[in-house]
Amino acid sequence: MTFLSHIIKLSPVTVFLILLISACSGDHKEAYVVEVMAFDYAFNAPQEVPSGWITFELNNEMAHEIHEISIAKIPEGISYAQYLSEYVGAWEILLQNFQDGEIERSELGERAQELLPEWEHENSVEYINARGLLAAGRTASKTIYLEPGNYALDCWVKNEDGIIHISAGMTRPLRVTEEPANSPEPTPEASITLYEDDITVENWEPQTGHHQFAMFMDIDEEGNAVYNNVHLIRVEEETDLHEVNNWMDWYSIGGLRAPAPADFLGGTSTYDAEPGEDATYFSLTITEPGEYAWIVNTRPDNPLWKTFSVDE
Ligand SMILES: [Cu+2]
Repeated sequence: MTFLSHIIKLSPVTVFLILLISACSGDHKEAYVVEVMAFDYAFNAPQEVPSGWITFELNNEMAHEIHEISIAKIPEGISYAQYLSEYVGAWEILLQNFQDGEIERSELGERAQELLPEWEHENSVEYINARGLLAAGRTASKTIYLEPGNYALDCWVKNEDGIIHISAGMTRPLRVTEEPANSPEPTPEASITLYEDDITVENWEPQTGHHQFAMFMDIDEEGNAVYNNVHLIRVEEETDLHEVNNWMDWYSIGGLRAPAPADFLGGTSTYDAEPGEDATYFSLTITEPGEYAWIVNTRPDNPLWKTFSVDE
């Protein structure tokens, strides 16, 4: 303050008043953070949030299993109860038939069309963001832009019996109101870009602590994102990265089914970001030194990860 008052020739009292006024003027916007507590199997979360940039902090410290947050927008005119019974219910039957060997993986799409409700074909459930797989005992966040409307906050991970956590109780209705959150778009320095055959990380030093990232997606020849997701895992001696990649595929029989083959620290999977342009934001905490890997859920024949060390 002495330095500032010297430069612009103001008394320290005047400088103090200027600082006080600027602090109260509302220019300094803060993130709107919603804490989501995970249990096996339930979420504790608010049922209403304002619209705009909302940070969902998933706290998995009370749970004993891996969990995630998926956010889906329910079409207008469809209730949350209908979404659960008719939409999630259809996927539940489909998954059960698949796990029981009654249908092949290649038949999933066709069978889904038969099982999903009529309304889904005209005005479909819109996925906004998913995953951010998080091991028990950990906490991680995702910051997502939400328009007003009715949403569902779900966990699509499966338990040991192959039952979706949603069906066991990990689902909540979420109303996004017209009221603006007035929270800023995040501005992390660290960025991760997903390419067809590489994951690049810029402006980031691997170390213990809390880290915020902006994820970008490269586009293929048709203008689609090459990949839409990334996660951070610990790599231990017994970790098989091919196995982790296969496990991250929900559509495989053992996919996203407990127990997880690695310790997941968080990440994100976007469905609404513009490939090649928009950033998707997430943050996580590295609690100990060791070997780690950024890993993308890809086709089994084209796995993609990048390992690195976090020193003492
Ligand atoms: Cu779960």
